[in-house]
This record gives sequence, C-alpha cells and structure tokens, in this order.
Amino acid sequence: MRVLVLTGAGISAESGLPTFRDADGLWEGHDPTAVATPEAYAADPDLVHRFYDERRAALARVEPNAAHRALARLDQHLGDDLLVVTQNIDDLHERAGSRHVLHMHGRLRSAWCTACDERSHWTGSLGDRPPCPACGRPYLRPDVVWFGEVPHGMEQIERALWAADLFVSVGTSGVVYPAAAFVQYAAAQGTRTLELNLDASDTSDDFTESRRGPATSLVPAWVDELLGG
Ligand code: BV8
Repeated sequence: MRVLVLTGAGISAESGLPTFRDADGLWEGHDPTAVATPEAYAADPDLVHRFYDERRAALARVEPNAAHRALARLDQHLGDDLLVVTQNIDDLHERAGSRHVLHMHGRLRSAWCTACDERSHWTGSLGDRPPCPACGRPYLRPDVVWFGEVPHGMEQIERALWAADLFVSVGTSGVVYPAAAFVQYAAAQGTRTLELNLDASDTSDDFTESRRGPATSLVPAWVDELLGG
C-alpha cells in the first residue's frame, strides 16, 4: 500500500502554531500572503525578516501533537511506501519521528544565502543580518518558497502521486497551488482520496471521502483504521 499524505497549517494548529487563515488571518495588520513574497522582501526586508523571526522563535516553544505522532507511527510501518508532502515550514513532523517528509514550501529552521547559495540549519533570527556560515557575507534569507517562487520537489511529488494507492490531505484549505491540484491529479488516475480537515476546503468536493474534525482525533483514528487497529 503506497500512501501520499499532504499536510497544511491545520495539522500544526493544535500545537499552537496559527494557520494562515486563522480568525482575521492578519499579521501586524498585513495579509500573510502579501508578506510571503519576493516583492515584499525587496521592499521591506526588515518586515519580512520579523515575520519569519517571530515564527521561528514560536517554533521553539511548541511540540508535535497526536496527529504528527500518528503519521510518524505510520512511517515506522510503511517506510518508503509513505511520503508526507508538507506545505508547512515547521519541523513538527520530523520532531514527531517522521523520516519521509518533503517540505515543498521550504523550512523555517533553514537559512539560504543569496550570495553563495548555501543553505544552513538556522534557529535564531535573521533580522540582524548575521554572516553566512559558508561565505561570511550578510545575505541570508528565509529558506522558504514565497508566492511566485517554484515549490521544491515537484518531480518527486508527481512520481509519488502517480504511484500512490491512497492520497490523504490533512489540515489544508486547498487554496494554494500547485498543492491544491494534487487531489485532482490523483483522482484523475483513479486513486482513492481522503480529506481530514476541520472545515470544508476549496477542494473538498474532489475527494472520494472527506471527514470533518480536528487533526488530533481524525489522524490517529485513520492510522489505526489503516494499520488494522
Ligand atoms: C507557483 C511558505 C509556479 C511561506 C507558502 C491564481 C490562481 C491559482 C494560482 C495562483 C494564482 N495567482 C498566483 C498563483 C500561484 C500561487 C497561489 O496558489 N496563490 C494563491 C494565493 C491563489 N502559488 C504560488 O505562487 C506557488 N508557486 O505556483 O510557482 C509553479 C507551479 C508548479 C510548478 C512549478 C512552478 C508557491 C506557493 C507557496 C507560497 N508559500 N508557504 C510561509 O509559510 O510563510 S504558502 C502557505 O500558505 C502555506 O505553505 C500553505 O501552502 C498556504 C496556507 O495554506 P494552508 O496550509 O492550507 O493553511 P490555511 O490556513 O490556508 O488552512 C488551514 C486549514 O486547516 C483550514 O482548511 C482549516 O479548516 C484547517 N484546520 C484548522 N485547524 C485545524 C484544521 N484541520 C484539522 N485540525 C485542526 N485543528
């Protein structure tokens, strides 16, 4: 049984990390989708660094939840037959024990040097323009995929979608492309698709089955079902 699980901000919500569309969905009065762009970074790098420095600091204060842990348990059983493609830039899947994770939108705990192109593990702030560990120059940016930039791992994701017997989406609003189109790609080749989400999403109608509820109850229950209890 080959499984591809796509996760979004909703799987980390119960760990205390706000989703993009939480409540008023604003950060310092800005629409996050307007801050997560190369244009915003060019126009006001301090604002964009603050946006990511605050989220990177918050990440140190939260833990994986039962949904992340259930997927890690599934990883132990399925190994290479499971791929978790996450839109999230937090590292909660890895901290829960998942080993097969692809961050298609990058990672908060990574800094990318625009001078030498090196990526470095990073847990501190970037707003004070620290030197790149590889080249020493002060040109580190958040290693995340902004709107208008190309997501990571698209070829690997398309191969995994093609091979999957089951596509499961957890905690995503189905607004952002190309991730939002994965369910149509899977359904077009007859793959069974399952949505586990708190609310209806933009793509709920495209799923074979859609279950409503918090990830910390839906995901463990689904993993038990898949592994036979
Ligand atoms: C690209 C990293 C070309 C940074 C992010 C017009 C039409 C279609 C597309 C476009 C268009 N104009 C522009 C585009 C393209 C654009 C796009 O899709 N824009 C949207 C706004 C329309 N996309 C891009 O630019 C992408 N690049 O297209 O390049 C290309 C394409 C293919 C191949 C090659 C090249 C790049 C997009 C990446 C942007 N970066 N993140 C950062 O994090 O700061 S996106 C960011 O927002 C997240 O990563 C995530 O993807 C998205 C937020 O979505 P969700 O994760 O779903 O979170 P959200 O808050 O929306 O929803 C939470 C859900 O959880 C809700 O449904 C809620 O009900 C549920 N939930 C809440 N609590 C719980 C829960 N569920 C369960 N339990 C709970 N407790």
